[in-house]
This record gives sequence, C-alpha cells and structure tokens, in this order.
Amino acid sequence: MKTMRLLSITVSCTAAIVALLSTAGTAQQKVPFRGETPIAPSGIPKIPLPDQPVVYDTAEGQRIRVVVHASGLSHPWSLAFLPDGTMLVTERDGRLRVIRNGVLDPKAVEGVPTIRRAGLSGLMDVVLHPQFASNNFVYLSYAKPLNEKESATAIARGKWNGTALTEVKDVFVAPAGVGGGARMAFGRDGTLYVTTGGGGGNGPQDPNGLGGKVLRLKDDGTIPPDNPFVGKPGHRPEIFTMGHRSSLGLAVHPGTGEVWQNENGPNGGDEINILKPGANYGWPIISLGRVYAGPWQSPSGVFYREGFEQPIVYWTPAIAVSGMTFYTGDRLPKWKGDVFVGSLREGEIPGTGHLERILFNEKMEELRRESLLQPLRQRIRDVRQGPDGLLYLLTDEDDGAVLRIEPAS
Ligand SMILES: [Ca+2]
Repeated sequence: MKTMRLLSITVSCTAAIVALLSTAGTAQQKVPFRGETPIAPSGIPKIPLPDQPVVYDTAEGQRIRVVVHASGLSHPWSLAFLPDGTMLVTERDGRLRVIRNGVLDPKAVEGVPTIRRAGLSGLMDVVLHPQFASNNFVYLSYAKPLNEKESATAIARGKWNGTALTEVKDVFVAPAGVGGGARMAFGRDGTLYVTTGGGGGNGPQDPNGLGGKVLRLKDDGTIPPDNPFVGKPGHRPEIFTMGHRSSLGLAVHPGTGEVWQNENGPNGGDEINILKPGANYGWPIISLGRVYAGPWQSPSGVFYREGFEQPIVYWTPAIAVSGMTFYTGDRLPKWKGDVFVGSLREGEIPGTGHLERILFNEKMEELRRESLLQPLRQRIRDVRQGPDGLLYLLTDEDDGAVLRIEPAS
C-alpha cells in the first residue's frame, strides 16, 4: 500500500516535471537568424573611451590606471615597438601608422603593399625581425589580391628607414583562397610562425592544403628543412601544426621558448594551445564549443579523440580571443608571468570585449582567470608589452585607440 502510494507520487511528480519541461521548451525566446547564425543583439550601446585615466582595483592587488595613449586609428590590428620606443600600428584597411611618444603621425607609412579588405581581414600583423637592429626588416601579413576575385594570405618584408618601408617584397604568398587571421611570431630559432584561417569545411584536416594551419618559415619565406612534414608525400612542407579554426594570437613563452597559439571556436570552444611539431588540434572534428545555431560542434558531444591535442585553456562561452602576450615586466609586478588575451566580445554579445589575465602554475596549468576593463566595452584586438614594461592594448573600433595599462600606486 505504502509502495503503491510512493509509486503514484513518483508518477505524478514525473508527469509534472515532463509538463514543466515541455512548457519551458515552448516558452524559449525566438531570435532572428541570418543563415545559420543568430543576429547579435544590440542592447548594449557603444560608449566613448573616457577622456581621463581610469583607475581599477584588480584581483591580485595590482592597482592599475588605464590611459588612452593614442586615438584616431581605424580598426588597428597589431603593433610592434621599434628599439627607440616608436610604435608601428597596422590598420585593417591597409595603412601602417607610426606613434612617437603617444603622438599619432597623421601620415601613413609609405611602402605598404596593396591589400584586399574582406570580412575581418586586410592588413594584419606587423613584426620585427629578431635582428632588426642590424637589418631593419619589418614583416607585414595581409590579404593579397591575386586577381579580381581571389586573394590569399601573404607576408611582405621591407626595410624600415626611419619613416618608410623600402625594398618591400613578398616573401610568402599562400595558395588562392587561404585567408583569415594571419598572426605572426618569430621563434627563438629565428623561424617565423604564421597562422592561417580554416574557412568552412574540412580544410584544417587536409595536410595537402594550407588553410587552418600554423606554418613555419625561414626569415626569407623558404621552408626550414626540419619542418615536421618535409619530404612526406601528400603533406605541405610549410605546415607546423594543423586542425585550427581561426587563430588570432601567437606568442613565444619567455621561459620555455614554446609557441603558444590561440584560436576562436564558433559559439564557445575558444582555445589556447601549445604548438608541437606535426600535431593536430582537432578542428573541425573535435571542439569544446557549439555551432552558432546551438548544437555541439563535435558529433554526439565527443570532446576527446585519440590523436588530437587538447587546449591548455578553453572558453565556453566564447570570448572571441585575439592578440596574446606573456607579461615579463617589472612595472606590474603582481602580473609577472601571466598570460594576457584580448577579447572582442563575450557570449556572442557585442559591447562585452575586455582583457583576460590567466595565472598558471609551474606546469602551465591554469590557476586563476580574471576579466579586466569590461566597463570600457571595447573590442580588444591586441595586447603587447612595451619596452617600458607597461601593457599596450589596441581597440578594434571605428575610432580605435591604443590603451596603456600602468601601475596606479
Ligand atoms: Ca582544438
């Protein structure tokens, strides 16, 4: 009798839960889509950057002051510091700009190749040769128009003469159609690492194509003989790692010399990876995120498969990772050794870009993660350490700026 009553209570409870779930199911908000992607909501308005420095308390007790170092840039993408402290900044539309002592030169640098602006790519990264002091080489990554319709990721190298780039030539041009974010970094051995976007489809898993890869080149654009796939049939010898979606950050660990890369998932599944020669990082077979329309990217929610590397850090929801740097300076001592990553927007919501700080232990396992500068509501495209030991950020906006983070006390 008692059992019967218990059973009947269980049955009615179950019925109630089922009823509740189905009500909840029909009560979800319907949001507008463009194709397979929900249209981003616009409820958080843009706000101008403050005209006075802003002071923030942060988690480790590192009190900071955020200063607008320079403004008037159009969608700045990357920056590089010359030995004398002069800053070179790329603008996505194809201009290279100079900032001296916080003053933006109104004239763009001459010598930049013709780029094609498409989607979010155009003129992208700027890096100096490791021996810049003696050879003055500056490298630019960009979307190169090949003909009226086609373009490809290219790397141009020129000589900085103090005001302009001279003797500019392409040292590398990818096959037509290879595009996306082209971040560059020189490794300790003097080789140049370059990211390529994965595009749609299975390209990142194709060892005979250059989309969705990290490439490793010599400083003249030729192929280092010790690249992992040199001499392997059906494999492009430029490839260092594969299985990447949309890489926007690349930085060399100051202690180990390993190359760290970050990439964007779609709706979640942003990653930081440590690159190992010849390794496969999984896209689009495995991912820790969802596709924009909702389902998991990995079939049946399989997040791990033999033969694929897993990230050391991941984000779900996505923060739209961008530029990345290790902080090694003394001016912000409580942040020494931490990784900083720019965020363009969080959780698919515009107006939520910020800077993330990640604290690791000695084994490079994550201990803490902090979101910084959210009140500014800026898309943070890049973050770099200046020769003065301060952090410099780029905001990816129509009226883009260089922000400086300095100690507040
Ligand atoms: Ca991955």
